[in-house]
Amino acid sequence: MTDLTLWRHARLATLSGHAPWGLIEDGALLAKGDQLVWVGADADLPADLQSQITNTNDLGGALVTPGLVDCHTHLVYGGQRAAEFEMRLQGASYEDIARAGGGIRSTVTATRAASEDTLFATARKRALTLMAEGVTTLEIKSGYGLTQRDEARCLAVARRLGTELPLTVRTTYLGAHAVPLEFQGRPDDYIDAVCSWMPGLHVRGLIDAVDAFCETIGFSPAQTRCVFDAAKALGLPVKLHAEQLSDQGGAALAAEYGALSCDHLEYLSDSGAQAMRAAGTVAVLLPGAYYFLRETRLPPITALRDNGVPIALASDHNPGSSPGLSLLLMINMACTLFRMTPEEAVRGVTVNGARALGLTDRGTLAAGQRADFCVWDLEHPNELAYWFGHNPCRRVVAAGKERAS
Ligand code: DI6
Ligand code: FE
Repeated sequence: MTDLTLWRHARLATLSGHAPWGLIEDGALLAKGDQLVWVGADADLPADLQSQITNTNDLGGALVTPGLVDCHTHLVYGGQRAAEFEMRLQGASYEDIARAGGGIRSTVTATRAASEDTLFATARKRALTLMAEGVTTLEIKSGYGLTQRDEARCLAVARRLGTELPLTVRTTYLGAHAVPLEFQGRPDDYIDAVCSWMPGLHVRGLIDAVDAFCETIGFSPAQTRCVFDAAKALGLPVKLHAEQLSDQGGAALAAEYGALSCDHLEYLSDSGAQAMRAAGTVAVLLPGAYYFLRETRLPPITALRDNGVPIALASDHNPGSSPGLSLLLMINMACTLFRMTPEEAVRGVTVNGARALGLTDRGTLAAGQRADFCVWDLEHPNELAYWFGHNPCRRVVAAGKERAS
């Protein structure tokens, strides 16, 4: 018989229902295997369920939230780019460095040179850092291999993280991240190659979604469309790095393909936001990249709110534009820099983060959801947005199992 585990005397921020934070005082969670089977006020726990409980944990009034979802990362890569950061501090722009062959391309060189074991070991350390703050679901993009073999290696490393760690990993194929040196001046040929590798990667079970970098220093809307057509032919959902440095109309294009999410969006137009709303596309905001590139153009939070576009937040961890490994810091920055409310920000790393990955089985605390949750050394969920630079996460349960701490 599957164990029935009770977690009781908790302040539950369920993020479910219409009450602020979906707050339940003196709440309890009942988990059977990897699922929540009952969530409510401790006093309301039905007697028939009570009699079947095999384990009980008293949380002493601690705050419990759903497990955190980091829905946009580039976690698998070789090397680092601290020297480039110094160049930017001296006045070079991210675009200048990219055009001069640095940027993404320099990480591509280091990634190709690294062994699969090294890529795994470095990515594993990064994943463990995110997990220590309560991340239970992690999206990882390829995009630093840019050959069929190297994209496959990076996606395989990401998959392996998901099997070896108590964590759900979702993989995204981002072959259309930059034009590699061997295709210099032939971006259309490179896009053909990216599309031709896709079926083989898909057959190996390496792709959950397909992404592209639609930007003046990335790929044009027409090239993005080719990638999306290839994804659609395989039945794969799409996402897009859109409107990060300029308005390319990427969000509207992605919405046409029913994209799961459009990410970055500092230059999103009102019509882009409307198209996203109509398609049910999630806006993934990335305050780490905004901060680290010292951008000044804010994503249009008001337009997203007014249009009812769900907003997610992610770390965008990557060695060029967002080398941080703290999703909690992203919550804080979304409030301080983007003026999101604490509740919006926390929804952004739970229910809306899950939605940006097409996952409806997580992100809230409710019966039927996966038993992914975090116990915090905090009294109120608004503190998740308030403290920064330390980690109040005390216990994490992923798929019904408490992680060793
Ligand atoms: N946008 C980003 O912020 C990352 N990729 C992208 O398309 C940055 C990647 C890098 O600079 O290495
Ligand atoms: Fe990114």
